[in-house]
Amino acid sequence: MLLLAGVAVVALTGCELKDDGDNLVNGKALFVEDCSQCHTLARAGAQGVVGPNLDEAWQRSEKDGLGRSTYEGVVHRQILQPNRGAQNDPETGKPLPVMPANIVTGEDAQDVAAYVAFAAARPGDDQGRLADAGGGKPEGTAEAKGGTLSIPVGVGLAYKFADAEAPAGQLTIESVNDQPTEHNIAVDGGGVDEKGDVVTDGGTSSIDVDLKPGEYSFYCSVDGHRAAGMEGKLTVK
Ligand code: HEC
Ligand SMILES: [Cu+2]
Repeated sequence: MLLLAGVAVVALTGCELKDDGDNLVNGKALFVEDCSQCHTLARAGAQGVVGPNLDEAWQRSEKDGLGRSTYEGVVHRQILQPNRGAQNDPETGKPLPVMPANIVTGEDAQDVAAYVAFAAARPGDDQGRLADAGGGKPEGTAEAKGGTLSIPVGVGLAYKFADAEAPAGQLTIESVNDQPTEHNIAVDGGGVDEKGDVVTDGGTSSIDVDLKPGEYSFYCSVDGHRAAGMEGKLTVK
């Protein structure tokens, strides 16, 4: 418990983090990469909706009298042994999504659990090196070159670019997805509504469109991803 408190204080002041004990920077980076597509955790910029919102999950535990260090153990156990028995949605009868076991293991699993326990429903933003961990925020504008507009998938539920620009006319829009999580590229606006194939593990989703000047949206049409932030503005001139 002392160790966790110590690391948290160090992280808050932005000084060098030690590699022995819980490494929050590593934990956050792994959370963004491996957990954010399914869970919401505000400090990690995670907005996934497949599993429970972890800020709220912690608040419920806190009401039940749990401390953050106990919660760290709960999260760690959940990573190693999720509720495997698939349950059915009482309304639709369809199986609810399950969390795969051992997405991260060993010290990585400890680091992720430590970060979740540190960050859940904690007011304010991460500071110092912790603020930069995980990256993930889309930045800048993708520009079409030679009739192709490339908007790769980034980290978590995000493309690498926030916006895109292309000249009017025939355009191929491509999105390489290096994640094991399913994504695609889709465009709508101005009467256009096109969706590329859903791909994983280095696959490329692609669509061919003929666009008039105007404003469009590019987005991922996989359930919940657009709402979670996989969306940007495409300006055609
Ligand atoms: C494919 C989607 C998916 C991924 C990826 C995923 N989870 Fe989950 N998670 C779920 C679902 C669904 C549940 C609820 C059912 C269950 O407990 O298995 C859940 C439950 C949890 C809970 C329990 C929340 C509560 O209600 O108390 C925690 C904590 C958690 N996940 C943490 C993580 C962490 C940390 C990672 C990354 C290592 C992760 N999850 C990755 C889907 C996911
Ligand atoms: Cu997606």
